[in-house]
Amino acid sequence: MTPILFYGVPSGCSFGSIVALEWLGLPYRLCRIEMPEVVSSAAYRRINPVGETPTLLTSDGRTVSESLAILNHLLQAAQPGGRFAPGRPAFDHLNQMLAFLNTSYFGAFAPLWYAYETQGDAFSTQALRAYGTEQVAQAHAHLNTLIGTGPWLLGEERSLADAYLAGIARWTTYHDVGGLSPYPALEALYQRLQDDPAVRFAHAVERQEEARTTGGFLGEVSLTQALAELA
Ligand SMILES: N[C@@H](CCC(=O)N[C@@H](CS)C(=O)NCC(=O)O)C(=O)O
Repeated sequence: MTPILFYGVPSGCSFGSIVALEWLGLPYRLCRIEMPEVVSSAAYRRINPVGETPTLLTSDGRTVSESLAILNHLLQAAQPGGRFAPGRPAFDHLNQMLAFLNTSYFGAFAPLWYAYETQGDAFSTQALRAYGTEQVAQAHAHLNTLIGTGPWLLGEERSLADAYLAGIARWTTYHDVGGLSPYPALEALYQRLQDDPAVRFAHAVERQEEARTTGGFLGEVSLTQALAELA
């Protein structure tokens, strides 16, 4: 079967998995999951019991959740024995970067999401926003150092870490926590990613605008259709 990526809107971290699928050229379909309503439903929990996106329904009918696991699954499926094969230095470098993005960077936004999604009093909201803003600034400074002369996160070659970064870094604008200008290497990378056809495609998919694939996108399926295939 053709794999299905369950992606979350609005502004889910699944964005990076869409970009990765496009870059790798694998055939795939998409299933749109509204957050928080559908993602927490009993129907979707059959796909991911944790009630989160992304999840990948693989070509052999298994579900794989967690961005790191999905990105590694896709990479090994598309390029078995390639530069990023397990055991190679590039594999460790990629996973180190993905882990930083998936823990330190992703986690830095947690207080901002909490403040955004809950109706706290003004004092709590201000405290959460101040903490989140500081955490995000620290993560941006670290990323700017890690990029070095880049131009990509891992150096001269683009990797799936850049795909994942594209989905998380846009939250800076979403939460209005200052621009990326104090971090020139990061800002340049972010801007380069905005011009990428796969990133443009992922934005268009999320906004339900006309989306032109440069990869192997084969269309959207509903959750009902996807569940029928799972069965
Ligand atoms: N560790 C997970 C985190 C997944 C996650 O937190 N997904 C969010 C969207 S970015 C979600 O589905 N949230 C459910 C909700 O907002 O109700 C991963 O890296 O895939």
